[in-house]
Amino acid sequence: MKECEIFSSLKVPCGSHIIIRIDGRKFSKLSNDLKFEKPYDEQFKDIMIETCNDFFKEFSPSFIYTFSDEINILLSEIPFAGRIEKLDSVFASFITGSFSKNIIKLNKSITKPISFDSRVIPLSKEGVITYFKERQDEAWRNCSNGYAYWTLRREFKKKEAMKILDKQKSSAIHDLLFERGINLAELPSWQRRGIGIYKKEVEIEGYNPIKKEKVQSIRKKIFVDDDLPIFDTPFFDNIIKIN
Ligand SMILES: Nc1nc2c(ncn2[C@@H]2O[C@H](COP(=O)(O)OP(=O)(O)OP(=O)(O)O)[C@@H](O)[C@H]2O)c(=O)[nH]1
Ligand SMILES: [Mg+2]
Repeated sequence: MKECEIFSSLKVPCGSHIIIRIDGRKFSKLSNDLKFEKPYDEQFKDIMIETCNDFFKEFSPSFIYTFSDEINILLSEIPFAGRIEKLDSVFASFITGSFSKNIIKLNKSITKPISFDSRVIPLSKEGVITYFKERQDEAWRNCSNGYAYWTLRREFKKKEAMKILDKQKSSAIHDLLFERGINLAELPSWQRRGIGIYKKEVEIEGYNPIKKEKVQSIRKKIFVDDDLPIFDTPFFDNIIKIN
């Protein structure tokens, strides 16, 4: 029956950069069931970061970008000989296992198994930059729409709030929130721009026992950036260093 495993030889194209996007399945329901704060919950954010950290330690990607229930992973090396079935299944299950392990710490009762979906996206270098810019735009839309919706829900029923927001321009959403005491521009950066995880050079202080003196050295450490800039080419050239 081996010949029926027709997708097993499907591989990522040679020479392309690979992004994997992993997204929580039915997380609207999960967030409701677990009574996460709306639109943003600090504990949920911390679990997503911990999950990204677990992934980083295991697979050493170049960059992870996360917001809401999605995790975007830019690979540095492509494991499993680039086999799509392996990349999708192992990564989605690793993230699911890690998230489930981490969420247990919240002592909330989870009644159903959690799952994430996964897709593989091959891109050129320019494509990678455009991709992350688009995801960051989505994070921003998510942020302004989320605040607008949940702020209106204090005054209106679900349908009415949705009707008010239907086809509203971003300036109108800004004004609507400003009138209600929320300045979108002053919200925490992680909510507006998402969170990046990447390796950063840090100075480490050590001790030379022969010379009996303190020594400084440079190490690369996993860094969680919750104050990201707006993505642009220099960010990817200087910080992520895509070749
Ligand atoms: N309360 C709360 N909910 C959140 C938070 N972050 C993400 N979510 C929920 O996660 C959902 C993510 O959006 P989607 O991925 O489109 O929705 P989904 O229900 O996961 O649907 P599928 O991915 O299609 O299975 C949001 O709509 C929110 O309901 C948070 O910080 N607080
Ligand atoms: Mg989802």
